[in-house]
Amino acid sequence: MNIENKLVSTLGKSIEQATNEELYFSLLTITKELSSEKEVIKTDRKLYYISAEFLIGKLLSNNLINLGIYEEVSGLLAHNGKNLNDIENIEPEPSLGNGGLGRLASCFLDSIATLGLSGDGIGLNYHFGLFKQVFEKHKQTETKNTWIDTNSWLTKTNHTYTVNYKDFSLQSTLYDIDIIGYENGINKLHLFDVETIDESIVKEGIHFDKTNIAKNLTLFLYPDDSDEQGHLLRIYQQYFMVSNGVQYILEEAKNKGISLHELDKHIVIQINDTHPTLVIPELISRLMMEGIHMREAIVITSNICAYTNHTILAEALEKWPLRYLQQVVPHLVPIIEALDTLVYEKYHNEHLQIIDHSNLVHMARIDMHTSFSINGVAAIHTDILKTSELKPFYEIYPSKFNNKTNGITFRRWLMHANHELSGFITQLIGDGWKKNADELEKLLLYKDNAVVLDNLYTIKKDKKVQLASEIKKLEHVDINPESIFCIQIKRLHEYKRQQMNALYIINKYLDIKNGILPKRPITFIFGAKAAPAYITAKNIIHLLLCLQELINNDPEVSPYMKVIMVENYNVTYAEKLIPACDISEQISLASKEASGTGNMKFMLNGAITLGTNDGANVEIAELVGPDNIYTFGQSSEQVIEHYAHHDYCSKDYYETNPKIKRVVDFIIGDELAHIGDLEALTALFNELVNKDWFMTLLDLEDYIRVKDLAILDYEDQENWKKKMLVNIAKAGFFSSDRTINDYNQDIWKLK
Ligand code: 26Q
Repeated sequence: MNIENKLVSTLGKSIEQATNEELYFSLLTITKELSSEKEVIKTDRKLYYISAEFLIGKLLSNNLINLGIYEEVSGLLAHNGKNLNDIENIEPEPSLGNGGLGRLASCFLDSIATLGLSGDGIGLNYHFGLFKQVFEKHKQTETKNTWIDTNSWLTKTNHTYTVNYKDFSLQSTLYDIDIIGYENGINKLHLFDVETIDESIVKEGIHFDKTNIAKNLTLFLYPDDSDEQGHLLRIYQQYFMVSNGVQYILEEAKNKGISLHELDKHIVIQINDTHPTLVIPELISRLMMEGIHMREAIVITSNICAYTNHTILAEALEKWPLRYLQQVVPHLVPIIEALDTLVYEKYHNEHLQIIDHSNLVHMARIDMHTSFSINGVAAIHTDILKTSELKPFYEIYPSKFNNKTNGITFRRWLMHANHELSGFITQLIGDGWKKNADELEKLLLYKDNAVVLDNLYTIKKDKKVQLASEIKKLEHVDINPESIFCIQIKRLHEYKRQQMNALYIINKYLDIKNGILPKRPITFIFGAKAAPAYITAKNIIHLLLCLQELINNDPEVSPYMKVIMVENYNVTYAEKLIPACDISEQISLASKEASGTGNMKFMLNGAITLGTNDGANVEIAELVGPDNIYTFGQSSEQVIEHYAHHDYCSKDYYETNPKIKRVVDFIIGDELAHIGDLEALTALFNELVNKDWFMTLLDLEDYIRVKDLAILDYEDQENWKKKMLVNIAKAGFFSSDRTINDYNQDIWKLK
């Protein structure tokens, strides 16, 4: 098909005369048409990846790349005086995820289709997604993120199912999004919605009547975790997702003529953390409705389901009071109780019980007992699951446990986000790396090639200039592209320790005030959303925004350092920030970050990691070697010991170390009190001095030492460029194509 003709006929005018908005919607229509002509992928078995989150990001560019027509379209537009980047700006970004887990699910869908594996996503169609972050008076506020237009990537299907709750039923509508494999066929992302949804009940910010389930069910992703109504709504959402999912799966199986007794030969369901766990009792229940005996239904279900764990934070492991389930899905309760009884009869061990003494239902335990695979998402994470967090389960099910180190799709995170670097790599080693990421290692041949190294550096510089102009446009702050860019972008959580980075910044500020100047200016960039009810996280954002105000407006200091917390950090922002980064901040408390995937994206784009020995940082360090990464802080073993012995006391560090006291006191000092809310800052101060559950002060000195070293090393430009090259060359392991291949070999066995 001739794209130019198609575009002109869809537009009804010439490309030159069309607005960017008209061009966007025409390209959307054409892309959907082209993907609908692609073959739906078929393999021996089919995977269903069920997840409460799919953080898909904008789709136009990615789809054009995967269809193999990106160059043609961008050339055509340029020829007519248009710019594809400007057209992309029209596309709204859906926020159908919180962070890592949701973005991982989307990278996986890309790789599953690219590898020609038959695998669909199953999730929910949240109308306003997570939320849009707006800063007011140096604080986060939330508002709805509208993304669904009459013309969007969603395609309404004819599928509709009835979902039964205790006192009422809801009817679903199914919307599909095509997942286009890179130079391959398509799979589908199925997003279920409720017919009776009513967007107009959202009043101010993200507030709405939480009791009206028929109207509110799919308005927001995990709206509010602070009260019972919020918890119940989440269970209503989770059940809606899994019941529709199971009905869809069974309908598809029947249409293919599959006997339900043999369902496990034909399909596999990957459960993305515990949020879709009710899929297990729902599948058992529906198999029983088809006349299969409970015992057999449990066996079939166990052979179909596989569970991925993404966290070891106790508070994130879902435990629902049994009475909530009785209130929402009473028909599943006897099945959950039956599963619990089987465990009791076999083991007589309370740590293994699904329902504990307080009548809390441990969702992960349903998954572990009733699945054939349990995986962690990085080597160290899986080890911790086996040896500590899930030890009793590892003891009874050793062969179920396996590791699948996370990965990222290079189509989005290199080919799309960094055309310059992607093109340069192809110039050097050909384009085999696009389908076989290990080929990036060929770059090592150029480790001592000054011209190549200079080019790498120039590309980095270009991306920094582009980011600077973007930040000027969006945040109204001037940053210096000659400065060194330290970037920390991820959800705001105490264990990720943005507060430790803030303390480093305070230290640098005070040094500069005292005449100790850095050799080169430093730009500290943050992006993070805090859960609306997570007070300490919001206080950390407040601290960062106050520091931004203080430092950027101090003429004595701002020539040497700047702080920017970007507003509404999302996938689109990440695509601009990551290619421009020099130092990638991965500073979680060791043992707490299951994997991290931002760390991989930065590495792939030639940033050097400054990190703890946590999550996938450990594997990055092994791959690049100690010369090409900066590690600091206590090991996961040491941290786990501290928790076991309750022997970490932050106040001791605060009181005995004057360097630490100086920076922590600054939080409640006059400078910030003039700008911010002293009550919030004091709460944060108290949190750090009296609690500091994630041991910020324990690692602070080492962090300052190693970060100063990294910043100094940056001045040895020849060596720094080599570090960049080694990081890019060794990133191949973190392609989600590798991860998905591993899932397929060990768990799914789709072909
Ligand atoms: C649970 C119960 C109640 C309310 C909310 C939740 C909840 C919601 C979202 C718990 C966890 C999440 C999201 C977790 C997540 O994103 N985990 C990240 O997963 C990535 C992909 O594996 C890892 O790289 C990150 O290390 C991990 O933090």
